Amino acid sequence: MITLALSKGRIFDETLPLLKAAGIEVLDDPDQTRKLILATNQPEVRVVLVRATDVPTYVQYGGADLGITGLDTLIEHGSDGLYQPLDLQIAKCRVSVAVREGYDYAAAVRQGARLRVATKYVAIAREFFAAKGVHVDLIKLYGSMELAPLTGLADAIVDLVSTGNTLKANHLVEVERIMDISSRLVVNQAALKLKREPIRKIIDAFGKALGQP
Ligand code: PRT
Ligand code: MG
Repeated sequence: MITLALSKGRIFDETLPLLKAAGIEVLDDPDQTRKLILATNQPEVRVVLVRATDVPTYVQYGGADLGITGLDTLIEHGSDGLYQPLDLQIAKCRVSVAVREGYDYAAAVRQGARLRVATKYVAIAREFFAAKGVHVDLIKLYGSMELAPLTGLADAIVDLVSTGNTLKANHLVEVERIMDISSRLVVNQAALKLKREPIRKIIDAFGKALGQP
C-alpha cells in the first residue's frame, strides 16, 4: 500500500490533476465526506487527509509514504528524513512582511528600532531579519496574523500573500517580499527504499505532468 498525505483545500484541489496524470483518481470528495482515509481507483494507493502543518510530520515518521506540502510549512518543520524530489508548482504564493498603512517601516528599520513581528513563520522571519541585521521580537501566532498590527500587538507581520486582497481589506501594505512559495512533493526516505518501484512511478508521472525530464 502507498499512502499519500494531503491537506484539504487548495493543495488537495491542485494535486488532483497531477494524480490524474499518474492514473490515480480519488474516489471521495473531501468536502462531502467525513472520512480521513480516501480510497483511489488504484487499490494499492490511498490518500490520508491531515492538517497542512502536519503533512511533513506524517511523512517523516512514516504515517504516510509521500506528502504534498508548501515550502513555507516545510521550512518551518525542517526537512529531516524527507526526500524532496519535485517542486510541483502548485498553491503558489509568497512570504512577505506587511505593516499597517501609514506605518513608516523603512524609517523604523533605518533607525535600528526593535521591531515587534507577529507570525506563524518564526523560522523564516528569524532568518530573514537576522540576515538584514534588523533586531526583532518575534511573536508566534497560529492564525489571523493580519489582526496583529491593527490591534497594536505587533509593528509588522510575516505572512503568506497571494492576491494581496486580504492585506488590502485590512488596511495593510506589503513592504518586503521574503520568498516565493510553491508546494513540494516529500517522500519518506525509508519508504523510498522499501517501495521503490511504485513510489518512483508516481514521482516520474508527476515529473512528466510538470514537463520535467
Ligand atoms: O487553513 P488551515 O489553518 O487549515 O491550514 P493552512 O492555512 O496551513 O492550510 P491552507 O490549505 O490554507 O494552506 C496550505 C498551503 O497553501 C500553505 O502552506 C501555502 O504553501 C499555500 N498557499 C498558497 C496559501 C496561500 N496561497 C494563501 N493565500 N496558504 C494560505 N494563504 C492565505 C494567507 O495566509 C492569507 O491569510 O490566504 C490569505 C491571503 O490570500 P490573498 O489572496 O488575499 O493574498
Ligand atoms: Mg489557511
